[in-house]
Amino acid sequence: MKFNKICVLGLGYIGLPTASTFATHGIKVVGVDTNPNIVETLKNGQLHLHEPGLRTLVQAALRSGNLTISQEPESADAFIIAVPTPFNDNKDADLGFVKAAAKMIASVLQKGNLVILESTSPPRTTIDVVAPILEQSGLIAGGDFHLAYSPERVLPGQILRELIENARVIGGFDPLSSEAGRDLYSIFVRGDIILTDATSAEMVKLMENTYRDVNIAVANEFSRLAEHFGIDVWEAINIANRHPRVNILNPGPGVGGHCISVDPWFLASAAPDITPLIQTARGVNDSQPEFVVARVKQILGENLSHKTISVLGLTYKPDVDDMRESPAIEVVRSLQKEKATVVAYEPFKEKTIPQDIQFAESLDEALEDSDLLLLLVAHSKFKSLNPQKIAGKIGVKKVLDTVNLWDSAAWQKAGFAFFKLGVGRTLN
Ligand code: SAJ
Repeated sequence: MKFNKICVLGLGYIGLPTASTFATHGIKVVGVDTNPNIVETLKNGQLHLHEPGLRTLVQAALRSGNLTISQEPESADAFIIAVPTPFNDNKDADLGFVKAAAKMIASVLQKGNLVILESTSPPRTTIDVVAPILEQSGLIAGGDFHLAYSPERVLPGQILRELIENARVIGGFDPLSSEAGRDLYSIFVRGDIILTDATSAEMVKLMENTYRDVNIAVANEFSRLAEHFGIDVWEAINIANRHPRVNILNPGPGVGGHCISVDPWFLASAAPDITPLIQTARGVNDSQPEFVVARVKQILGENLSHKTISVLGLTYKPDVDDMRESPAIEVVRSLQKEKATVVAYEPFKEKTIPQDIQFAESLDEALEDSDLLLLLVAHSKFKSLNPQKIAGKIGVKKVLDTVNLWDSAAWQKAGFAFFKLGVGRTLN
């Protein structure tokens, strides 16, 4: 199948890089977002999100004339749905954006078109939810138009490279749809393109993120056990990982972001009776911020009401600006509930810090009158902090590193009582 023009619905972390990459590979692309502010921002060549290299890519795509931005889709050869799939309070997937996008496409869909769903979705969404909406156009899925599920699998922070290099899974409504999908993505994908059916592709995506969640949960549980038995979990993991078939992930303050902390629920809520492990892993990771707070209390005492804590990092992981489902924010909120005064410093996305969190404009401001320096995110910028310099600026010299970023000896040499998540013995 040949593609001259495509429409990408949803211009977030996935849709925008995808639309821009097709455009810089010579395809006419209409990038569609229903949010007028996003449309305006992008039309002015500005970005509403941070991802390394994305600004340059989007600007090149716009300058080439191949990428246009609109609030509505137009007739095209192919449509890609890359809208968010949040979950409801009861942890069911909220397919509202997916359904709305499919309805918009149905109004301009033509015979011979290809529609791809990229949004992470519960198994059978393509067949049971998207196909019937598209068929309201009067056209038949598989017969009149091609339909496939192709999950995005890129890592925030490395999206532009992974978009091109990662293996791509395409699950067709029928085999011809899979082949049409392969024709589309082979425009820029250099990794393998693997064809399967739509529901298998949906499961593949959910299995990948669930596998990672379960593995992080076991690492987090190891950090609790290490503290219980008085050993250093980081050292133990390093040694265990010398085994040729063991690869334990990193413990930390919890699992955040819009993917790994959400996607396992798409399986668990769709089949609660047969997913005890997945649900337990979610529970372990969701309770890890509380584990950090308990550790803070061990260091500062049970009553935190007259304590000031300097928090470093609020995003869900290092070197990204995204705070969705961030465990660091959970830690801050729990400390606030305990009546501690929390002053946070976050080098990324300073304008969108939640209103109820006191935000320091600089690291120095965050350190003033502090009883504890609490490191929650391993941003590269924090790695190089000099403990000698910090020692002169902070009130009480106590540090809790929850992400194994800092060298305990250097901080101890600067006079700090140094504590690390997952380390059972006090290192000073
Ligand atoms: N985390 C740990 N310990 C680790 C690794 C991660 O606590 O050893 C935490 C991170 O700090 C973060 C969370 O887990 O809070 C998730 O981070 P991540 O880097 O594991 O993953 P995401 O959510 O940024 O991206 C994942 C990726 N999926 C897999 O690696 C299987 C990515 O490839 C997917 O495209 C993305 O989800 C998505 O969009 O689904």
